[in-house]
Amino acid sequence: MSNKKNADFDAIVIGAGFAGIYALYKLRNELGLSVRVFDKAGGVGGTWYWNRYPGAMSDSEGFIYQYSFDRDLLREWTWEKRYLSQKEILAYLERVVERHDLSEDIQLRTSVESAVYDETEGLWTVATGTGEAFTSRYVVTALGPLSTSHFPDFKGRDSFEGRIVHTGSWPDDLQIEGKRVGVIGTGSTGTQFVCAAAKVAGHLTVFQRTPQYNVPSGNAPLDEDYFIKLREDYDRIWDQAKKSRVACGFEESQTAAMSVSASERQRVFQENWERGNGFRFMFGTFSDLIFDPEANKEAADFIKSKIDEIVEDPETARKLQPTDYYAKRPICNEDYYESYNRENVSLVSLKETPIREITPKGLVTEDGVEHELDVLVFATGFEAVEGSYRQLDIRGRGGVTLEEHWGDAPSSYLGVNVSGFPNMFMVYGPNSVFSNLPTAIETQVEWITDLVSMVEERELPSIEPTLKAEEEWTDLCAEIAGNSLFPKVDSWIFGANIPGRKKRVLFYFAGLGNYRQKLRDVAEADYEGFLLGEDREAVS
Ligand code: FAD
Ligand code: NA7
Repeated sequence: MSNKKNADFDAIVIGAGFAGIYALYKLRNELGLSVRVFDKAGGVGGTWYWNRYPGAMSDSEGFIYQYSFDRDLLREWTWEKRYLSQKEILAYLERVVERHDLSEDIQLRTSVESAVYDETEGLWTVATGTGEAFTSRYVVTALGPLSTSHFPDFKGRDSFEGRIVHTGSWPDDLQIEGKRVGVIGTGSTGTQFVCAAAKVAGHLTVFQRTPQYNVPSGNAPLDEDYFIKLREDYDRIWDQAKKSRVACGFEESQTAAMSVSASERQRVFQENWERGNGFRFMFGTFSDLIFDPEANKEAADFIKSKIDEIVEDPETARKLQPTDYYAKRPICNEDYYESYNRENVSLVSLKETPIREITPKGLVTEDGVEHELDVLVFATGFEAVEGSYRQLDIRGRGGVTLEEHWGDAPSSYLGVNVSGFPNMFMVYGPNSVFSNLPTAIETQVEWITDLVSMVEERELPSIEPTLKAEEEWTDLCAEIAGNSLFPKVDSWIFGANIPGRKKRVLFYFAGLGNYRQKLRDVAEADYEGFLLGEDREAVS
């Protein structure tokens, strides 16, 4: 039986971003549980609390980069442009917290160090860096898929006399106006930073290792009429997004690229280039860019031709040309390639001249050139999905740590549960659906709420998946990924950005619609794959 009386809280939630905020709302406001949320940050917002670098914004469109549940807020909330700035998203999440009186149950500036399960009591003990410890029956880890920075330790890094910073913890007092700025990394974050910094820095030096495919975002101001139409359309928008693959708010193409003529392909690419948005270009042009190498090459060649067209200096254009498949998380920006036509922007290809060391004055590349800098920005990404879990001491049945259970590659059942870790629920854990995140997060938090509600109603001691279900889900995710071109390219979506780490599958690539159907199927089959109070040894 569940141990209601002896616990400090019914549920402890770790993290106060999109996921933790909604988990608190659902578990407290809807199920009536007592809940405490911990976050090490000084405010709510998660990603949008930490990532304050110039140019930080969503590259999912604003209308879909929100919760769908708060219909009243959808009717009131407005924003300036097609994409949301970091400030707007942070203000939005703060507003959600305020509207639903959530802050009283959120304890900020409190890192969680460990979560240990006591099998006899059926309780979790969560210990914090402030020296406190609390018990709960349920633990929801809303740690964030991109919340542990990857900060490569180049030789001499600590000797730099200017400001050195990772984009994921940008300090409020750091201004770059008029300064000599260097940025390492040209992923989604690095390219956003380049677009913003190019306009204000005295000089911007971009240190690029692997060039990526950028398409325009089509960012533009929105008017009142836009919001009037949008509000009338929200029911359709959410319905469509939740049935779609990437939940980005557009109709995904059902047409194979090579099934149409060459001129039609160009027309479709050009039309979508003009409309803007990275996910739209990858999934809205043709149905098979990520499956068919030939189709992928057509899209890649189109973008490459645009680079040559836009970038005036042929040598810079050459260095910007990607050589891999177009198969990383897609990137879009307002004027990335145009930024290189400015006199104050220069590009260093680290493939040609790698970083030798960081010096007190700047950064020296293998050709012996010292790039003198006032500010050095690491836009070097994150230890995605599993990073924040591996920093926590999580112990399930028999004192087994999550680290031990996972070994060198993480696993889960449905991205949420792990065998041997009863009543622990991950929001956006390993092998969650690859899509626009707020919509995926809502799906999982609602699923977790259903599971907890079912455990409460049936008065079960706990819930956890079988090892078999976890293995089968993990294998299925690997199989789906293997049918696409995604794993053929190294990037954070396979953990391949962390040196020495073997490539692993971190996402379910079959789309949100299919994922939601799978959850419905599991529930209808009386929570197939879960142990509902049965003897674990007998079933596994
Ligand atoms: P987070 O927002 O990361 O929140 C996790 C919280 O957990 C953090 O506040 C962290 O401090 C806290 N935490 C972690 N470990 C501990 C611990 N041990 N103790 C206490 N607290 C802890 N996604 C999209 O779909 N579209 C986009 O356009 C998009 N743009 C992005 C741009 C950037 C720059 C970044 C970094 C990410 C972007 N993402 C985007 C992904 C983004 O992370 C998610 O959309 C979403 O914000 C994740 O919310 P979350 O609550 O799951 O995690
Ligand atoms: P990414 O996409 O992982 O990009 C990191 C960038 O940093 C990428 O260009 C890397 O080059 C580069 N990098 C990483 N390590 C090094 C070293 N050691 N030397 C040189 N260059 C390096 O992270 P982002 O933050 O841009 O984006 C992650 C997600 O966050 C994104 O999809 C959004 O959802 C927000 P590489 O390609 O590895 O050669």
